[in-house]
Amino acid sequence: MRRCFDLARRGAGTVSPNPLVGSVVVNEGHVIGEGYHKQYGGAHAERGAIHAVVEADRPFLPKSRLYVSLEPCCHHGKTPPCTDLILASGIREVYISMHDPNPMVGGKGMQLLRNHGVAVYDNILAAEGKELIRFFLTSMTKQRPHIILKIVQSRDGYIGKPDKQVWLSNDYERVMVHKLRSEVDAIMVGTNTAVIDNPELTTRFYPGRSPVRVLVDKTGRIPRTHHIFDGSAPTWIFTGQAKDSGFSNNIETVQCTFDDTVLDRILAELYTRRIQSLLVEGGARMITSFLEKQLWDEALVVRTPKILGSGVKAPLIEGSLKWRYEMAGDEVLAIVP
Ligand code: AOF
Ligand code: ZN
Repeated sequence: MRRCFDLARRGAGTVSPNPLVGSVVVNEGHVIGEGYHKQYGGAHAERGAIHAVVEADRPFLPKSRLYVSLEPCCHHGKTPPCTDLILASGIREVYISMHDPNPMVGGKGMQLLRNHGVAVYDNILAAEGKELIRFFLTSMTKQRPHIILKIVQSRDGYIGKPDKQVWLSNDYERVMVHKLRSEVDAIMVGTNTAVIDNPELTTRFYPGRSPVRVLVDKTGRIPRTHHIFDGSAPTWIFTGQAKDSGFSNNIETVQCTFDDTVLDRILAELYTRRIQSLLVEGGARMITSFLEKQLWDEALVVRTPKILGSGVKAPLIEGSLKWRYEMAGDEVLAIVP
């Protein structure tokens, strides 16, 4: 099953809004086929794994086990049901980590296999299986993107100075964040951060595609010469002003009403546009709005050894949370959950 998880992760950044899924076919302790969901709209993991079994090994399928990190689908989506293929292959034993939260499947895939006499074992390493599909799971259950808040702070608890950019983190952390950018569907910063830092918000220090840049610019304060208008990644600008059609294809303004529920409105629009994961990279005010509304699922807090003495206080993440700590050179990464 761990091999399934590893295979599944190779699809990060290319399968959304589908989940990451990996699968292996095992005969008497030997892996005879492997597959993973590679591309949205493309073959599912089980299909890849079963098709990877070479001709000479096919007679062994009825005596083989299929491992898959997600319950096999039993519906017609962009691809035919995996349960049909499993039954046709002759495989009689299926090991599953996580059930599919998609209401079209939701246990029915396992039931169908059992009804046909296949032995189905589920909940194998379920916690890891759940973590693997967390973007998909949040989107399915909460009807909004999975939200990751990123906070980089000095040792004395500041994220920067009020009006100029301060660089706090090290190269290791930068690569890690760019890896995360390559895996999420969208990235967001508040207006002040966009104006002051002039960030690019693209994936550069890790291979992979850039996420959609989501900006909030109520009154059109972000200068047109800033990086976010360079067209190098799809960019959506939520604004209170009239729709602006004077941008290149990649840049779109989305008109919206700015009141107490503006954040919910933006998230609803992102959900409609099938954004399943959103990385919020700052600044303090933007992060605080997400925290206050309890609209977040994960936090990545980078504690750097630098001392600023004064500045913008880092938003406080409170509650009895389970933190996971990692060292990144001289920095401490605190990750929740
Ligand atoms: C599986 N194996 O590898 C994946 C599954 O439109 P489709 O045909 O690609 O179906 C998408 C749905 O299938 C998706 O919402 C989820 O419920 C399930 N994904 N199922 O058996 C896979 N990626
Ligand atoms: Zn399937």
